[in-house]
Amino acid sequence: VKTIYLKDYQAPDYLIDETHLKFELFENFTMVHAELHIRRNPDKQSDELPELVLDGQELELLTVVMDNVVINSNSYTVDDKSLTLQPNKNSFILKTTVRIHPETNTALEGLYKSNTMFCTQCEAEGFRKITYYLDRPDVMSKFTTTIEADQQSYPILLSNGNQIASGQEDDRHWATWQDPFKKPAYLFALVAGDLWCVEDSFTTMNQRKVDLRIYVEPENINKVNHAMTSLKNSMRWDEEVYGREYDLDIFMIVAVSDFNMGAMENKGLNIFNTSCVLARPETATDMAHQRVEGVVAHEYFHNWSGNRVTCRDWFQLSLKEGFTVFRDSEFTADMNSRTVKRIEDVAFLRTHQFAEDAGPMAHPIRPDAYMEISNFYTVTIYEKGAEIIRMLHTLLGKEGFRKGTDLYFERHDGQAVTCDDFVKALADANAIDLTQFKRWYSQAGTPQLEVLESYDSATKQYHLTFKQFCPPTPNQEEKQPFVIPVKMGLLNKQGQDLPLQLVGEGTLVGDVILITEAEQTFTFANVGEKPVPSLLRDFSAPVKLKFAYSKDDLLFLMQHDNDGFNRWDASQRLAIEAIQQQVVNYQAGNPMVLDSGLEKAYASLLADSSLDQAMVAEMLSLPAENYLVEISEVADPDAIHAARQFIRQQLANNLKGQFLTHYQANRAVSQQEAYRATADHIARRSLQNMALSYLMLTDDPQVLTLCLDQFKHSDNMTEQLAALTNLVNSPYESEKQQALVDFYEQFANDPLVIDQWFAVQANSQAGDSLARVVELMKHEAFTIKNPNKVRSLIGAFANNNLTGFHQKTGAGYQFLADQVLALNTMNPQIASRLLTPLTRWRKYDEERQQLMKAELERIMAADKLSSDVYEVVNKSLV
Ligand code: B3K
Ligand code: ZN
Repeated sequence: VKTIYLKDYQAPDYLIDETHLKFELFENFTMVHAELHIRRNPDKQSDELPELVLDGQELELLTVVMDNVVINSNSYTVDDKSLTLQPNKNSFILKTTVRIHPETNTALEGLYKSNTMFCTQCEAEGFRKITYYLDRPDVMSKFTTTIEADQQSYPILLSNGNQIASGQEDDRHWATWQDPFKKPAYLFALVAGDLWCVEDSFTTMNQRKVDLRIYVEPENINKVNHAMTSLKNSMRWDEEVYGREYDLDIFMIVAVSDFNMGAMENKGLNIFNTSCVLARPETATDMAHQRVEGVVAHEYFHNWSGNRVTCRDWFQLSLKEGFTVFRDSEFTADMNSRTVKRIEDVAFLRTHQFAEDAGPMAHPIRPDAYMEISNFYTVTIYEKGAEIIRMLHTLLGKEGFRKGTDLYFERHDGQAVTCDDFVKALADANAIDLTQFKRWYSQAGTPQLEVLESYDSATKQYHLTFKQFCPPTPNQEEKQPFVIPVKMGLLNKQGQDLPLQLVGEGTLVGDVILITEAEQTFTFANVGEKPVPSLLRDFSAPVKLKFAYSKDDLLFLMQHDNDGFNRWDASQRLAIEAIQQQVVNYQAGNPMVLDSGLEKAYASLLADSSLDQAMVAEMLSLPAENYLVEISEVADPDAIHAARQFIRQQLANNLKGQFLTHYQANRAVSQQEAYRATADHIARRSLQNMALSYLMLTDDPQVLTLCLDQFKHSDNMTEQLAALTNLVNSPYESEKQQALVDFYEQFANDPLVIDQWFAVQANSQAGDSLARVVELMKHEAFTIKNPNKVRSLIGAFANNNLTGFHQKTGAGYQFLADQVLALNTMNPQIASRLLTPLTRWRKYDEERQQLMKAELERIMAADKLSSDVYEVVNKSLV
């Protein structure tokens, strides 16, 4: 397997101005006829005509014709990755015909079948499995696509752009689509199937009417309203916030059951995993509704950030992904609760991205090298990438940022560009120097920011000293200091923000100070009393902040900080401290105790009716086990689970009355009001379910009755699934078994709900969870060929069932390695994703390390490893 380096980037020797494709779809094979209008790249002059090397994989080449002359096979070379020809003119038309097999394509990349429909996934390098092509994002072409198929089985034929012709011959019919915008091949899409659609329309800011269509398999037709509303909201928002108008007359979404990730932004024809489109109250949780809204927005926003302006090469992936994640998170914040969205995003980043940044796969948001690009669709490229854009937004301010993005879109419309081009547009529009800031693009690792305070009551000066340090990451021993914007406040005894008056060195803009050096002291004047600092408000930079807060400080910030994010963060710090102390007690064999400060804090949160319900629910959630693993020096899964569980149990016992009051009040409203997926309703249900999960720990038969009632008599999946989850993790064995049976029967025809049913069991805290997962893999509803099933059973177990996966026998590791090997040839992308928990072996004790490493070595020794799996295992073992 070869490593590809950013430093080796070369512009293409040839360009493809027009691409004409014809697909003949049959049950046992598909013919692809391509006509490519090729010319030499004028920017790459040389005396001799270079060879033309087209990418192609798993294609059966039948004919090659250049300018109407048949080329015989002596005049070209074909290997398993390419077709090489020697052109004799600067511009020519190349026609090829290949035969491919979508019907046996289990990798779900290129053209494949999902249930009975044909669909495509081309990003990053799937187009080369459809036809010979210059499959790279800096080759942009105008596509015309004809699809021909059996009329009865495939009444709907779709591709990018507008339909310009169609016809019928005997039992076959055809349609021709043309996309007026030049695009790279990774944005190509084709769909053929027996689909129904919901239609709506959107009138753009320039009064153009756009036809909106969401296509699904017939049984799902009643589950697309939420996605349609989300789409229209996204279109409006992008006009209002970024001035971006949609550019075609039609925008289509197609939902498919078999999909390697969430969705894909193909020009004018987005293809979605059903899990990211379908949602209705009875079958999709609040979380699922929010995911649909977020992913619909994300893919729609790509029309500008990704499609109109695309990436020059795949090292620039975060150019479109980081920016688009930032855009969709701001959209969600505007549509729902801004603070809750920020809390969720930061919790996700800290748990998953910080772990990646500290492990063997750590890479900068613009990597310098990769073996398999599919492995780089990571939380670093996406979520950390979005944090980098957020910092630029903070530095430039709302207006400055908009000036920057306006210039970016205007300057680069129709081009394939780099992260440097993006930053330059922002810098130029604001006449500011972002040179040092750009280190965030090239340096991996999570910086630590240590802060020390000192207060001088005589001079009324308050000093904060910041020290930044970024640990080494693969191939990067030393790091240069980052630009770290720290949004902050200084709170007086009453909990009010004191005015910030900086004296001496340093930059303060509004309430943001800029850390630019390895060590730096800021002095604030006229500080009448020793304040409590609120640092990194709104999580203004993706760093690990260390400050020696006392418990009292944290309690104080929890109650008074005017930054909602930091109020939550204070509650988390308090809970982490309490749990970590019990981890130590557990390991030493000492009795565990509940910190009285934490209990008091929770009690006052529950008692204060003036608080935002959404915030209360967030603040009452203890940090997730995975996050507790991430922040451990050496993670002890059993101790972490036991300590966290102990604290939950104690809180439940001691605050039972308050939990019950909240539960009953909120459940009563749920019973009276029809379900709505709005922020206030979601907050209420999350508080209700949070209270229920504490109450179920009290072993009170009356609570069991409440839980069973919620399970049986809810009109929405959010309540029903929460009840099921509580039953599954309860000691009530017969009720648990009955609930699982009933739930399955109720939803056996709805694969997305059955995914939830698998996940709940995979995450079960019962001691036999691994055996249960193994058994469930034989269940009629399970198939390893469907990525959603793999994620909800195998993935959920390995990623979220801490004690089950990390059992000391190593059986969890062995199980996962077996599944990776089974998937390695079938679906390399999914196989490689599944490996993530094993790559984190350095986090654990010596014994577990050996067991995890042994499984990685067993995978390494297997035959025919895909480049996807090979890269991850190889890097993990270095
Ligand atoms: N751009 C796609 C991801 C493609 C992944 C290819 N392995 C979805 C998205 O980020 O919007
Ligand atoms: Zn994206």
